[in-house]
Amino acid sequence: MFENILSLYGLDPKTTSIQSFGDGLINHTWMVIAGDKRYILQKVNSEVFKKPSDIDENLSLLKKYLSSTHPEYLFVSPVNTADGASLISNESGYFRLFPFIEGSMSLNTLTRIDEAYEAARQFGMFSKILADFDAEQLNITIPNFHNLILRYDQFTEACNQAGAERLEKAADCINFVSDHQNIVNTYRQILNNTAIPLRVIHHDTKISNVLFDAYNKGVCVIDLDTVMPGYFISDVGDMMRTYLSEAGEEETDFSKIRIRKDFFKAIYDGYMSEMKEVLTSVESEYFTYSGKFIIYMQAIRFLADFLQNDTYYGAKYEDHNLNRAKNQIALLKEYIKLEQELKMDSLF
Ligand code: ADP
Ligand code: GN1
Ligand code: MG
Repeated sequence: MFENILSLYGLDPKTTSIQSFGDGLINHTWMVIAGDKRYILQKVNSEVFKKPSDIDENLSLLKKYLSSTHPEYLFVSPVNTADGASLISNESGYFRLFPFIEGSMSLNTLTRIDEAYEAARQFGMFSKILADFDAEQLNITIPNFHNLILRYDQFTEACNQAGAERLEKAADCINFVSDHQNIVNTYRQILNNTAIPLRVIHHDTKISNVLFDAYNKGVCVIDLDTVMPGYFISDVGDMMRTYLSEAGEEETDFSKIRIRKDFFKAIYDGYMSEMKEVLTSVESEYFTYSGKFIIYMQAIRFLADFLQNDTYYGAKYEDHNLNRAKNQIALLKEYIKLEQELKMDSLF
């Protein structure tokens, strides 16, 4: 399979090595080493991204815009084949090749506050430099991706269709989700509030989607498939979901899930160092809500997937998605406990 792909890029399959890379749940990623050049090869998951060409068009639109407005910005876009294609397809699916950003590395867990600040600054910078770009020009690569109302409806549907055994195992989680529908109501207010604009939003701000240099400074953001029009709460919220607790979403000892308050402040300071002048005062009022919004939505998504027999995220062991949902609920409980204190931290 790889031979044909490599040839399209003028790479000699005999002298090129390919290894699986990264820990994403959706796409397949490989590191490609061809002499002294390194690349990242990716197969787009076309079950999730129904029209991979939509992603490709978005990347090329943003590349064009940024190369004229912010030529100094490192926007990681695909390499072209000898025929000038930035996305290729064959009987195995859709593929693209990125240049490996030399001297960079990504993190899977976050231990340092300055790295949380840097990551948040990078995501803030991304939305800031695109603040004057008309977000509605972008294709919607996953419809309703962060639409909490729809996610809640999908969860209800999953409950209605689930088998008895999974329903019983998930009963406590289902009750928790249903008892916290006020989080969906607040999202409804946001949708109806014209002071909260659609912006160019990354929608997957986990720490492994930021590249760092050897001095722990952020270099750029990557994994741009879900860049679409959205609300800032998506990006800030996913940082809170994935940076605040040292124990990540795969942890099954839920007692290890704790909120690091100083990391909240670092996310706030890093994001606001770029977005302070861009966010409206009404948006800023929802800064703390964004954590609840995304953690709750991720709990719902894992739980719905468990109830639907793990068709979206897959499962490496029995009850994997149920445990992921329990993990996110534990995180949300910790977050809600500290919410008022965190709110104070986002005022100064
Ligand atoms: P996934 O959808 O699997 O999360 P990513 O695009 O995030 O895919 O890539 C997975 C990992 O590969 C990243 O976390 C990062 O470590 C590395 N990576 C991806 N693109 C590049 C790049 N252009 N340069 C350097 N490393 C990269
Ligand atoms: C998926 O592809 P990856 O692993 O970066 C998912 C995110 C979830 C995340 C949970 C397209 O992201 O929305 O937050 O898993 N991406 C998609 O780990 O569904
Ligand atoms: Mg990624």
